[in-house]
Amino acid sequence: MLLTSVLGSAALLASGAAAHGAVTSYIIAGKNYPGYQGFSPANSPNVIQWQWHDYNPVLSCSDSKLRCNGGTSATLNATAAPGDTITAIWAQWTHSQGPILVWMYKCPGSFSSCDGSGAGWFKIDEAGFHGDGVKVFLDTENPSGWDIAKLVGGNKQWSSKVPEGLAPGNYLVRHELIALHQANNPQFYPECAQVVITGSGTAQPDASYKAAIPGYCNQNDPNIKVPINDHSIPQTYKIPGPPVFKGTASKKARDFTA
Ligand SMILES: *[C@@H]1O[C@H](CO)[C@@H](O)[C@H](O)[C@H]1NC(C)=O
Ligand SMILES: [Cu+2]
Repeated sequence: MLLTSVLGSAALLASGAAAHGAVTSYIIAGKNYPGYQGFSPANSPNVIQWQWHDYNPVLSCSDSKLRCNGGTSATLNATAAPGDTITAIWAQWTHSQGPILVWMYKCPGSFSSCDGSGAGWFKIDEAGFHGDGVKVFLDTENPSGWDIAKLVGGNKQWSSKVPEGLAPGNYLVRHELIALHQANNPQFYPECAQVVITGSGTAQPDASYKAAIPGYCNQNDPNIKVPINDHSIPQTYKIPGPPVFKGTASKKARDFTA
């Protein structure tokens, strides 16, 4: 029985290994935190990450799974201070076109009652396409104008900074990869984790930085429904969502370690 289920999940992992991906662990303020490894953990291991069910993408901007890949809560939390680094690690990732978005959400109270609802999500980091007039959207890892291509191979890590001066509290952090390699069929890969922000900061994003998830995008937005193989359209890309919240810093803080 045990052997069967072990073999069964190994087979599922092997089939999932063909494509797709999810955040499977974190390094937050220098400390390692395991996450889910998929598929559909039968029990609920004590981790900081909201439980996600499989490596498959969310296919619609309006799917409720867009928020945290179907997860709803976790038993543990990480601790970080403003300016600390949050690194997400994907066990596997294969798609080389699309943006990376990192969001946070301040829970009104405890994590156990925090569902990420309402227009409370703000971006702390993002990466898109660096057009130089030569690179086209469909160029893959070498060369590629997409930072997401750096997650293919290598150590599959993306590091972001907690905004300087961010007010303390219980926050969700949400990593989102939007894979655009299939023309006009975006794939969303979001996962969430629980982080207690410490310190005595007072910076809070105002409404112009915040959005609801789902809600920040529409399926027909030109940066969501992208004819990625059409080289005749301008090869420039506007990352979806509100502007990145910088806290008290004068410029965006980001730190790429892949
Ligand atoms: C964070 O986790 C610690 C122990 O893991 C727990 O004592 C604490 O209450 C948690 N904090 C919140 C806000 O849930
Ligand atoms: Cu995939």
